[in-house]
Amino acid sequence: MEAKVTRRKFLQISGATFAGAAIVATSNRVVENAFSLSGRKKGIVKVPSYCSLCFWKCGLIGYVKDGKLWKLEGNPLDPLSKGRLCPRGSGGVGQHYDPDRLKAPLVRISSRGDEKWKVTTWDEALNYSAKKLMEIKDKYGPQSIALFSHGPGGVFLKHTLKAFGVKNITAPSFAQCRGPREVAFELTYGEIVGSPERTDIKNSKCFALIGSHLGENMHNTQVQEFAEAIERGANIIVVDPRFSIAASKAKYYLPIKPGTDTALLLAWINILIEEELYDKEFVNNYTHGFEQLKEYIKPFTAEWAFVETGIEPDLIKETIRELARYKPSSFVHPGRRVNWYGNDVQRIRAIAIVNALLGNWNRRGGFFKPVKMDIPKYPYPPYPEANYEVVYNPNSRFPFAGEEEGLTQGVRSATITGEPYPIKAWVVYGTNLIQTLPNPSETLEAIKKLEFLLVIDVIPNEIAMWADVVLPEAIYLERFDELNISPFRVPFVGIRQPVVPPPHDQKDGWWIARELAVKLGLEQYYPWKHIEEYLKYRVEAAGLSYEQLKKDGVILGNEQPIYVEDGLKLEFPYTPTQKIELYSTQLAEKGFSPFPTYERPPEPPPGYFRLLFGRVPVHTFSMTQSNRILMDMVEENEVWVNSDVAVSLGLSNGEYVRLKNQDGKISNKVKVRVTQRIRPDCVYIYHGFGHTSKSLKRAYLKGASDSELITHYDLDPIMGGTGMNNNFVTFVKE
Ligand SMILES: Nc1nc2c(c(=O)[nH]1)N[C@H]1C(S)=C(S)[C@@H](COP(=O)(O)OP(=O)(O)OC[C@H]3O[C@@H](n4cnc5c(=O)[nH]c(N)nc54)[C@H](O)[C@@H]3O)O[C@H]1N2
Ligand SMILES: Nc1nc2c(c(=O)[nH]1)N[C@H]1C(S)=C(S)[C@@H](COP(=O)(O)OP(=O)(O)OC[C@H]3O[C@@H](n4cnc5c(=O)[nH]c(N)nc54)[C@H](O)[C@@H]3O)O[C@H]1N2
Ligand code: SF4
Ligand SMILES: [Mo]
Repeated sequence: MEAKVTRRKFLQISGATFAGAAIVATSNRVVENAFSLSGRKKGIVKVPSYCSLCFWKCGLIGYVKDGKLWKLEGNPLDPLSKGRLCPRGSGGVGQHYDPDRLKAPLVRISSRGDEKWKVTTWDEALNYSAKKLMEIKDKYGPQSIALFSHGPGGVFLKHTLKAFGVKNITAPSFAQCRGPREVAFELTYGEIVGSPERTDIKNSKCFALIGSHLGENMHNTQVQEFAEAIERGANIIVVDPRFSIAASKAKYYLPIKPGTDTALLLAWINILIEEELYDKEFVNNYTHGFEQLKEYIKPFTAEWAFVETGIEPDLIKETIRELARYKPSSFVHPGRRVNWYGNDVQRIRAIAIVNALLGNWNRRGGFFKPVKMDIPKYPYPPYPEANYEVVYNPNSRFPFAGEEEGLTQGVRSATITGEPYPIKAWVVYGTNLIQTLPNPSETLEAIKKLEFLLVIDVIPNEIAMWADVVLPEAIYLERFDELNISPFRVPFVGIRQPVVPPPHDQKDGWWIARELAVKLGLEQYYPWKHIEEYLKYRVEAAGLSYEQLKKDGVILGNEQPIYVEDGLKLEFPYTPTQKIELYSTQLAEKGFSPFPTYERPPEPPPGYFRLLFGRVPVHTFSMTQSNRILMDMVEENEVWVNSDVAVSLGLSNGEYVRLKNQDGKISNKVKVRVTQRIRPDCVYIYHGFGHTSKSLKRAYLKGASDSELITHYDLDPIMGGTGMNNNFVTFVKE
């Protein structure tokens, strides 16, 4: 095993020092590319806002020096950043100075994918877009238009399109990310886990991470709490086929065979019950179906699970006893990107059940009860009725598909087949569908069927390559946006406001959405003319001062109990039995197993390895590879290969290879990283690399794209998520 990473190096969430270092390292480049921003005074100006380099939404302070963006630090008043940003957050400066940014509206002048556009005015681009959308609506109805939107910036565009009669609105956060988790917890507890996660890492004495590679997955507060937990000696159990950074901090590391976690979890449930280690009082008072579970779980012994998982029975027993020893201040983390194998709701249901047996719901050190600031909505007129079935889930094929975020790939299939009805236009905001959805060739097939593709982005990413019209949004540091009212430990509200103006002809998302609405004849849906009227209305309707919010960046509400220990009442009003459903009455009713089921994952063909993927600390998905500051830190991904495998295949460290998957798909070239830190039956790469958009001059063809190799995906029958971990690759020497 490689040497332990020091806490300092591991954490790298240190605000000032780190931001300084990052910027010094690239100072020449930054100065070279600096745009002269007019209208700012000499000297240093500090502007609070919130980060958008991932969806954690940390409060930040932007420093402007002599009119130019200088550095970013965490806002100490903000409960999410607690005064510190993660490396991506600090490196956000590079988004502003990125020379490859989209600079003006573009209209396509040759065939899709050619990357040839004409620069145009906003008026012309929006008139053209409105005309196309109206034509398509007239010809095929509002149901033929779909909106893909990810992130808080999309709120206003959603509003415009809902007013236009559009109901097919989806985000990858459900079917490619955390859908199975939210569905499994809602079925079990009647409440979702939510974002930021309600796991009380801060106060936990013992917790298990299944996959969730905290420290590489850099969600700020979670990583800060994780570092605190390590420092105070919490007992950490990490279950991962790869010796992750989190694993290097753990008391127990379980190098599980990929795809067999449910077997481990069933064995854990078995032991909790057989050895009577569960919280009896809690189970008696608050759960439904314990006696049936007790019967159901009998065959799933540690010895049975050993055969599936490769984890020694003693280690299986010892780790669950450890979790039970510290109950209720212990938990199994429900994960976040959990669309793994296509039976993911069942796996997360098993996680939910282990937690229920530990009696940790709303308990200190288990799951806290998140609280939220009560900010009234803006009183918009009601949307027109949209009397049609959503396109992505015909006949409710997936009974528990998300209603808010829908099924992205369902819209894609409907676009390809024309069933249950044709989709003719896509509006895409803040999601690079080519890298985000599995099997990009299907995405391209769907795009080819469209009459109109409108993309709103900040860089010329792959999805923009295929657009008819590209609208350049001002980046998060240059615009106003929706308020941040995330549920967390304390109620709070955060504001996003411009730290610096956009350097070219980019516009705020709210402005784009509003102008489009005006051109679509929907001005009555925008009683406000400038977003500040909207923001002020909402903040003041909550009895808060808008001026104070602008000045401080965040306003905290009154503390409320978030634990039973502090007087919170335990209630489960949202499940049919009003108890925690160990036995899921809702799954049973829809013909699914009411208890978690284990399915053995498919084996790789001979000579192939399972393709696993995850996060690199300094990048976010496919959105930061154009950021020079972050690219100076990690410029390409590597493929992790087990040392013994490398010897037997004659692969050496640093050598470039291509990966070929089970369907013959060959990747861009990627560097081999020979390591003992991964099982021999799988390989691992960071997601987000291997860009094919030539306009991304720095990122073009750097590293390999996992998405391209994910030509196979398994749909979760319960909620329709795309399990993406059943792909296998072999090596093609360069
Ligand atoms: N730096 C950075 N941080 C991020 C993001 C980012 O883009 N960049 N994105 C954020 C978002 S939206 C999300 S959803 C999260 C995702 O972060 P996580 O939820 O932590 O992601 P996963 O894909 O579940 O975890 C990847 C880990 O699971 C392991 N793994 C793969 N297969 C298996 C298996 O079968 N069993 C087990 N036990 N482990 C397995 C991999 O080896 C890897 O260590 O990260 C968030 N944080
Ligand atoms: N193969 C594979 N697929 C995955 C994952 C994986 O690990 N591997 N992870 C999954 C997960 S967990 C998630 S959450 C999703 C994430 O999926 P996405 O949210 O689609 O992530 P990105 O690929 O980064 O695409 C984001 C796009 O938004 C643009 N953007 C950034 N900031 C702004 C802005 O301020 N305004 C506008 N208009 N656009 C902006 C970026 O330039 C980029 O083109 O991907 C999922 N898909
Ligand atoms: S976790 Fe990092 S990238 Fe995400 S919002 Fe916070 S500082 Fe920004
Ligand atoms: Mo995600």
